[in-house]
Amino acid sequence: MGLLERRILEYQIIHTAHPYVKIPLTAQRYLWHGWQSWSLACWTDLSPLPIPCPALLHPMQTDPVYVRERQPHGSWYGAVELKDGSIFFLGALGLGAHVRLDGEYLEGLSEVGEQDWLVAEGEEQGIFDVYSQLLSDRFGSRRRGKAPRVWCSWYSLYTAIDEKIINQIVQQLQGYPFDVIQIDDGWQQKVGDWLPNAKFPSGMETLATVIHSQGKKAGLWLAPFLAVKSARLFREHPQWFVKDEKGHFISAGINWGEPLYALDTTHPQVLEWLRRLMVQVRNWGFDYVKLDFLYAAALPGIRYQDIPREVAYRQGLNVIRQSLGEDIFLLACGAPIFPSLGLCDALRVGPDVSGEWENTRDAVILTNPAIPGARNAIRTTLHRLWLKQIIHIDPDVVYFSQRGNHLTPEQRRLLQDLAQICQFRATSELPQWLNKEEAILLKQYFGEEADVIRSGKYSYRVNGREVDFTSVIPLAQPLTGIGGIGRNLFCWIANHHWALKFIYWQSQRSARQLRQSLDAFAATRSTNWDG
Ligand code: 9PG
Repeated sequence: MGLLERRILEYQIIHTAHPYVKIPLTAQRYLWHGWQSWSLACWTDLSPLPIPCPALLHPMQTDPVYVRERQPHGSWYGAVELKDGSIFFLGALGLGAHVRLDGEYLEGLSEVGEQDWLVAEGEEQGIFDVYSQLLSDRFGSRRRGKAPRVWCSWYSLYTAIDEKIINQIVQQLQGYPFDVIQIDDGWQQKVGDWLPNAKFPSGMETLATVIHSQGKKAGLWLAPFLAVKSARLFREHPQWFVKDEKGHFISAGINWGEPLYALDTTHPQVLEWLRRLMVQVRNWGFDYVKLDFLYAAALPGIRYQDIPREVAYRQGLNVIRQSLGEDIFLLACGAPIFPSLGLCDALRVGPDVSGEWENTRDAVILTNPAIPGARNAIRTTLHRLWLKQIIHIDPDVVYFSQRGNHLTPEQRRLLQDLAQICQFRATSELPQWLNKEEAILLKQYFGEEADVIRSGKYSYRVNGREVDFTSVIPLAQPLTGIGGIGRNLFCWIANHHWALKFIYWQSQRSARQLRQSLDAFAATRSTNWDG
């Protein structure tokens, strides 16, 4: 039987707080499904995956409640592949759910009490067709029209953005088929203090006007559920942040060289603050927002109102959606998947790409598939393609240039093809990095949509060309013996604040160097850069 022919599919919906269903045949593989955009989603064999390092980043990369679970497991749903190639599936139709493999059983756990679950057996695609329909009935679907084609500042400039260079790029992108020019991290005073910093002296409204004057929509990045420790927001309103049972602030991870704290979206003053923030972004003139690090509002902890954490998250996101209005395009990133459905227009469905395919330190030593890297991004995105039926899915950016990344032409091609399959195309390429041929290819790519047919579990025909992602999927083998001891030592070192601060300092230094080289490059060109 052909892979994509529908097998007879059996399914039922059960209502319980604790489903425990017998797997009918011997299980061979397990479908992990990570909690938020960056967390791993992948079919693996039945051996447990190593716990990713460093643990200090767990709140930022996985669901910290289940990260130490030893059996195969995942958020909201789980499935096993049976001997005959069919799938046995258990998946919640609501929030706060987790599934794990317990010997010959799939076990469901619910943080919200009794709820509906889909139990199904059959061919994978058929099951996800049913599941996505049931989810869209319950959460709603905002998949409307085509996803916009986005130019995003992050993957070329990182935090080295300022008004001058953005204005230059906006001019240079004239004639490029983008719908949105999106300003990423680097414009704000602090994460938590959402006013422009000294690099944007003319203000955000002016920036949005400049983008509009070139016929493009203006996009802006924010992380509204988070604050760094040094933010005024955190200092002035400590009572707005989620705590643990002992009264300590819960960690939302570490980034920007600082500890991160999570806003309590059940607190009425926080909801009011979120409302004002979104109205401000709207009044500045932005038409598109990339809201990032959203997981923070769904981390476990004590809140003002005693409601399940994913319900608390949805309350916050709901206020955001209402304050933005229906017409602003909302891309959710670093976002818990199910609680975001029906409220945002698009969802990042994998970790960040980055100009590197796979980093040995991250894949083999830290065994962390949530860290930025093209291979990590492709692997997880491929396992979440089914969500496309209910929401636009963002696989992150594609590259065309040989400059500014370490990818081979084949690797760049895989990213480009994946984005065509997702029907969500974005890039960060600087026009001045592209040679003539690359610029033509990029314009062609964004100018036309591809014809895509699925031809196998991990293969597609894209404009008649066979694209096979099978070799991308396997996870690195964990180190054993002396290598394993070395790994543990390295993980121990990496799990210190100063180690993460050092990595941050390095990234800041390379952003500064990048910026200097861009300025030097601009100075050698005859183009009027300030024009
Ligand atoms: C801006 C970036 C970009 C990017 C987002 C997000 O796990 N991590 O350590 C981790 C750090 C940063 C990150 C993702 C994961 O990137 O996905 O597109 O907007 O923030 O800071």
